[in-house]
Amino acid sequence: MREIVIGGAQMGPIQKAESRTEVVARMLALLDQAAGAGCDLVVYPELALTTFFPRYWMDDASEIDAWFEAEMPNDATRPLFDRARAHGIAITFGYAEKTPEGRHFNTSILTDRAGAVVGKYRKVHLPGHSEYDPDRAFQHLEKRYFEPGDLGFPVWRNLDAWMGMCICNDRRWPEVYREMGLQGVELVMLGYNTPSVNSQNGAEGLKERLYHSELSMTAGAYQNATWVVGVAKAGDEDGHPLMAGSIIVDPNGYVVARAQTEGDELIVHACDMDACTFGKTTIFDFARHRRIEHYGRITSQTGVVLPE
Ligand code: CDT
Repeated sequence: MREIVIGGAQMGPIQKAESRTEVVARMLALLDQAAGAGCDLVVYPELALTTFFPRYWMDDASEIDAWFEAEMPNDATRPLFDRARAHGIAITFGYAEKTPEGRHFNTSILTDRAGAVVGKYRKVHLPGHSEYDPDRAFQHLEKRYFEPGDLGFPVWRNLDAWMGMCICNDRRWPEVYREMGLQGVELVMLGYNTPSVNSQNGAEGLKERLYHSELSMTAGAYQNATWVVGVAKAGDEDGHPLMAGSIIVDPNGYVVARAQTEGDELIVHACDMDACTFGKTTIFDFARHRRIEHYGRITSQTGVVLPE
């Protein structure tokens, strides 16, 4: 048995005026709670340090850059790394990354129990649009503020398990889980900021959004025989509601822990990484059953092409 006690640290809303320091204080409180619950690893949401700023139209480069972190850790987040190290807890969280070359990514990092960064992931599937869209109920400008990630979907050995990350919209794409599944992933960690209503279809509300989120993560877990931990930033951010629904999913696709609120809330489950073995060696033994000679379109074609 390779048990990792995992905490999903759902975060309630972060208002536009809230500082990194105030947010990190909330993350520290969740981390202390996780330590009390015996957690080995804590998963925080996407863009955990600020409000979900891609909902705001901005044109000024310095206004945009104010939402980004030029280094990690930095003064605001160092207390988080220090406390995680003191507890011996590995952490992962999302933030807006500005590289020394001035590139912008929607990023998450993973540490080991000593607080050292062991992995970095940059969001590949950026939803939304890059120009102001008057037809939407609200904006979703990730394509404006971020470049698509350039690191692929690596997995890392951490806490005696194979771990990978993706971010929010990535969770809806089966290719993401399979890329990591083909590297033997046993734990996929992800954070999200998902508006409670579809900005282009008011009829798609909270119930449907929660369903699609869970459907995507449970399918990804089952079809790759991996644990999946999905953690929300939720609640009302300056009048913009985000859905909650943080879950821990086992390698059979069952939800084993689920958040009950839209606020700061820790969900915990003792996850046995060896529980992945059965699926990986039977129905989803890729080496025996995959037929790559029929999968060419997956990597050679982006959109739909109807037969002639
Ligand atoms: N943050 C993020 O990726 N949110 C998207 C919203 C999609 S609607 C533009 C998501 O897939 O949850």
